[in-house]
Amino acid sequence: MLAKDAMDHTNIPNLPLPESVDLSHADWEFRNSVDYGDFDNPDVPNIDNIEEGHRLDFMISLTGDVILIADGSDVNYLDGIDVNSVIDCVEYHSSSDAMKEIEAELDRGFAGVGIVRYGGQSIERISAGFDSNNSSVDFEIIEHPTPGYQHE
Ligand SMILES: [Ca+2]
Ligand SMILES: [Ca+2]
Ligand SMILES: [Ca+2]
Ligand SMILES: [Ca+2]
Repeated sequence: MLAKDAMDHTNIPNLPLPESVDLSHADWEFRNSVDYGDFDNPDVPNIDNIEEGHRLDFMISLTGDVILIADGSDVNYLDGIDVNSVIDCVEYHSSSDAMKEIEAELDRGFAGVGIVRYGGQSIERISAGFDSNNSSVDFEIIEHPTPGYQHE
């Protein structure tokens, strides 16, 4: 489990959100070491940002974005990521009419079509290990996230 901030979001001082999720036991957390306000859970190892000059925490869009995991063998991300180094890639968007941003060989579809901003929903792979590289069929929307558990 990768957390933006590995904290218990149900119990934040002055902002308790009981409908949220406890990410304090995440495996990793994103932390930008030049974002001095970024939370750092000492028990959870950090993933730092390699983009020079980027001073903000990891953030993905609520309506559409690409999440790509690569093996790190392509060390120059500025000219794009070598497709052969990609472990997996998911493009999601709330609208099926959106323009594709990632090559079809990495993801032919969109996860999350119809997802509602701030609806508390989650995009989840339907079956662990099933990956057709078409996120329209590999993923579905569920009503609440279940961090640490795979879909049943
Ligand atoms: Ca963070
Ligand atoms: Ca940490
Ligand atoms: Ca490259
Ligand atoms: Ca895939």
